[in-house]
Amino acid sequence: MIKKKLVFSGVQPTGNLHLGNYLGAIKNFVALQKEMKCIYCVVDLHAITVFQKPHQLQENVLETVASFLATGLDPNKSILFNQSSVSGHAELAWILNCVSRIGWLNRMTQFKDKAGSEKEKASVGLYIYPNLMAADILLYKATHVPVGADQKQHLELSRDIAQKFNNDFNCKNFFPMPEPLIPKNVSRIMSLRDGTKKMSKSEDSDYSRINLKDSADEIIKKIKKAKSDSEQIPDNLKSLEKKPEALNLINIYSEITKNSLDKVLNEMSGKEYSFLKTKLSEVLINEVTPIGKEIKKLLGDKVYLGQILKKGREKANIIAEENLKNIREKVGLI
Ligand code: AQP
Repeated sequence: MIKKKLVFSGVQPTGNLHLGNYLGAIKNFVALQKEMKCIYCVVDLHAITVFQKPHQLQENVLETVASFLATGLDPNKSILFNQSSVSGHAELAWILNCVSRIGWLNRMTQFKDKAGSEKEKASVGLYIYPNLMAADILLYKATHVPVGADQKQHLELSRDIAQKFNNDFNCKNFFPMPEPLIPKNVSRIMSLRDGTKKMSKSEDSDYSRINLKDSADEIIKKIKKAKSDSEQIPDNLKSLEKKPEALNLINIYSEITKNSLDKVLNEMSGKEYSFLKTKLSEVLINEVTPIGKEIKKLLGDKVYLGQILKKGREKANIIAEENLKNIREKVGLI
């Protein structure tokens, strides 16, 4: 049987999208819409696993759609919508809560990172977040999921859940095993302040990330302040591996200029990091500020953004309802 390829991925509306979201995931979303049918979702139900101010959440949903459009997602090619508007996500999540195992969830490192030492006070939603992510993907029987490296473990869990569902309900191949599409060099863009932590929307310091809406001045300031190294740029990757902040800057430069890491090191070796920082600011300004301008422009027409979501919801709901009908039948729900 030839599997029909279908891409699904989501982004949380938890604030400004940043360079990590863009290089690690969204750039890939845009490339994939040329090859396959794609469904991209603003995952607002995931966002509320950590408290969100209601009004701010609504604004963030619209801003995430605006960011999708500004980075090149085309609503005529891809389905763009917000998760809570298709109730099948929550329904399937409940069914999968009953398939997934507590032992599996206990291994999820993102819950441990996000809950930290306050585990007892974390929401139940944050704990079962990976089951909802499995539901997002399996609701559409997606075969490919473009994500950053931080989501690899959750995707493996989605595969385990799909496999167990197929076994439990004796329906081999009912859910396809979703495959992660993780970019090779930019799967984990690191914080500009601490090269051992990933760049993240929820990090307190805005200096830790480049936001897609940052102005040229902000980009220059942030890159200037970014941690690097007091020694000169080395000529080989091995020496860089012990300097995560410096490696992160070189890596971002290599990705944006589409030159290999070796080529970048050839060009830069022996120079001070200030040289790299000037060049990096230039290429980032060229890549990021047109996106930021477009996001701001799109946010000026919220009616249009609402229409995009509505159209996407209608299309997504047709696929979701069709699949849910079969899922309910398999489980024995009348
Ligand atoms: N630093 C990163 N490098 C590469 N990829 C990244 N992604 C996130 N951060 C990086 C990828 O972006 C997609 C959308 O992520 P998300 O916003 O849904 O959730 P997240 O991974 O939790 O992102 P943040 O920025 O860290 O948000 P908060 O702070 O709200 O938790 C995903 O594919 C993700 O892998």
